[in-house]
Amino acid sequence: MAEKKQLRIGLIGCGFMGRTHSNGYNRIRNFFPELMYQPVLKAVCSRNPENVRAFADQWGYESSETDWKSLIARDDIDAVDICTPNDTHAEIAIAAAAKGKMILCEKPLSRTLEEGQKMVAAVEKAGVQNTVWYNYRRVPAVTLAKQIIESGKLGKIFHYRANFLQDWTISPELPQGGTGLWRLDVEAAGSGVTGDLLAHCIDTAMWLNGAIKDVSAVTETFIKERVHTGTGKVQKVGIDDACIFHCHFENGSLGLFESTRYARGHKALYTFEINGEHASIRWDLHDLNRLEYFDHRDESIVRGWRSILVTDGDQPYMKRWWVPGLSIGYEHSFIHQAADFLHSLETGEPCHPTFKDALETQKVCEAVIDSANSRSWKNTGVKENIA
Ligand code: SOE
Repeated sequence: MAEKKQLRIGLIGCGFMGRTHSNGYNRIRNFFPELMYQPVLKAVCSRNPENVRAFADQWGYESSETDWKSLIARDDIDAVDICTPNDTHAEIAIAAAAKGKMILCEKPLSRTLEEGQKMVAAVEKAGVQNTVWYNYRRVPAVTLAKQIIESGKLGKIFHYRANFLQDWTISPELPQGGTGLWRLDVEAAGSGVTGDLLAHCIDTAMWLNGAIKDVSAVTETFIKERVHTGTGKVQKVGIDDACIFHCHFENGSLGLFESTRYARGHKALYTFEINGEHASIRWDLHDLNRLEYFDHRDESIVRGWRSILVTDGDQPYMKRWWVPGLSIGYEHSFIHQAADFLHSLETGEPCHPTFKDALETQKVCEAVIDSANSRSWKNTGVKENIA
């Protein structure tokens, strides 16, 4: 058996995403044992010394740091995983690339297109492997949707529709800024639901259906002022609480996207539906193992929506897991991305979405916000289909 190689990981950020990524690395040895590169959790970094030590113990990191600059300076780290708020992505990624580290960055790539462009330039100049954690692509049912579209079964595509609905920011008592709530602070996040939730929908959409050419958007900030955790003062809220946009795809289809954190009753309702000339597919994160498929070419006596439970070994990623009929969950999308990243080191191929792919999503996000602010259609500038 070929000798195993180590990918020594340095993770920055101990929040929710730090946990999903750490869990991803920890499962590789058990479920992807054949990979030549196996992750070693070398160090984790966060500002609070007690929290970071507790996190290191819980998830199996060999050591901890409280300053990300010390982490990226270490010779025993091969790859830096950025799980910190969006306002730190660019600075950390650019510095890590300059030190020759591979980079795995949590989505969205950056707060702005300009920051994202600098990040792409930095990884390209350094020639380091990079990826952005748009994890939903690697839910097996979503990967299967990609295979079905590529097989041509849908025929010409007319419509792409996606929603990402949540309800956790309805209370005006919720402050902006600080742990967990930095998503409400425009300085830290860059935007609201557009960068946080629609970015997922846009990444999946352009992966499945090609480039988004232009957009027309409306946004709303329902709660205009909140106490800022940092200053203790009531401050203007700068994020979009809700965003709806429609668009043209390069392939001639129309897109309709909605996201909000004010849809009472919906916790993480990410859904998409694609309607083609012959067939349609739809998917729902709350029932993530299923893909629904309708084919007009079926005999009329059996024609109807099929509910495909994506758990068979010949369906994407599923041979890794249990036996047909037994489901997997949200966390597996991160395990799959970690595995694909490690595999990419073996093949020398990029692990998509790369920073460059994620920049295309950033272009759409920026055009969406510009369109809403100017109440006009905006070209996205997306030229290429993303891989
Ligand atoms: C926000 O609530 C959030 O955690 C996003 O930041 C994630 O990217 C999304 O997958 C789930 O919702």
